[in-house]
Amino acid sequence: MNKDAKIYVAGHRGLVGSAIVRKLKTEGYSNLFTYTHNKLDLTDQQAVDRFFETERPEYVLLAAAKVGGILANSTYPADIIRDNLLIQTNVIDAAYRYGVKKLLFLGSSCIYPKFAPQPIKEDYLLSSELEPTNEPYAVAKIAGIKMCQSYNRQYGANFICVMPTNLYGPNDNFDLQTSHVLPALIRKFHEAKLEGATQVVVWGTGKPHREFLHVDDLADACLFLMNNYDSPDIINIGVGEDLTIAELAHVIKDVVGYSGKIVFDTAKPDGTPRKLLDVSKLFNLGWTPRIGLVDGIRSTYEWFSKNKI
Ligand code: GFB
Repeated sequence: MNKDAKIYVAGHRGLVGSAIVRKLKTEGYSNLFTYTHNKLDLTDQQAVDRFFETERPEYVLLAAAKVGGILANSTYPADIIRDNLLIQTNVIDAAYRYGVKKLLFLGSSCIYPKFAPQPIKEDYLLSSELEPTNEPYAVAKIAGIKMCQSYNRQYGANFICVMPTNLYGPNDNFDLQTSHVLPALIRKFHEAKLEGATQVVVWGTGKPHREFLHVDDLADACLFLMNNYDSPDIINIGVGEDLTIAELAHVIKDVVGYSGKIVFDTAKPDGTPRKLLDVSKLFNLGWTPRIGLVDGIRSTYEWFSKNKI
């Protein structure tokens, strides 16, 4: 991408989109389009069409999505499958019809089977059944992948699909009902410290493993792939190592400086037991992450303290 190319980042207010915008600006990309939800509703096909017809972006990074943690996925499954299917269908189709040179579609590690062999290679997609707690989300994301690949095959488009592992960082959702585990635990330990609470409740058994990637590393990988990857095959983005939820809770407890107890609420679901991505394909292209988990949690906690409380 040239530095003056017209680039549209869909979902620029979210965790991923805001990190991509920060990265593009830092790297000197100056012709960025961002539209708030009020100005452009991506679930509205006509509005999306009008936007592409008028603005004619050359490149699209599709980071707009309806997302949430394990509880949000079971509370709002209809909203999640509907909004994601609408947003991605409208944007991908308009990108093709208005001649976008390249589009990047963001998937998720939850597209892979619940009991996929670990670490998870890109080839394991659709090899066995999905994790039920986020199946509607995963099915929507898989539809997005198949749509990009079909447009590449039938129309010669250049739409790439990246599969990030669990993400965290500034602009994450810290709401305890709808967030993912890492921001939820930052809030829980922080509030417990302020209130002098004797214990913090962590959902599930604490035994599932998760891999965490700082969103600034994700944005760096997305830009790298926009400039260096043109294959229709999906590609994983992660760090290549994971830890248990119990271990994560201890790291966050230390970063926040909370001295009480951790208890596990085993009435809450664990979700998939493990989803460690095989990142050899990406690493072999020459990209590696830079932000370690403890440093990343520390800076995210600083951001949370400044912005959310
Ligand atoms: O991050 P999370 O909500 O989603 O939960 P998934 C990860 C693990 O952390 C689960 C446990 O085992 C949760 O039970 N956990 C412990 C907590 N305490 C908490 C808490 O306070 N809040 C939350 N949210 N979890 C997501 C999918 O799956 O992965 C999304 O729901 C998306 O669709 C994302 O794909 C990448 O990692 O299980």
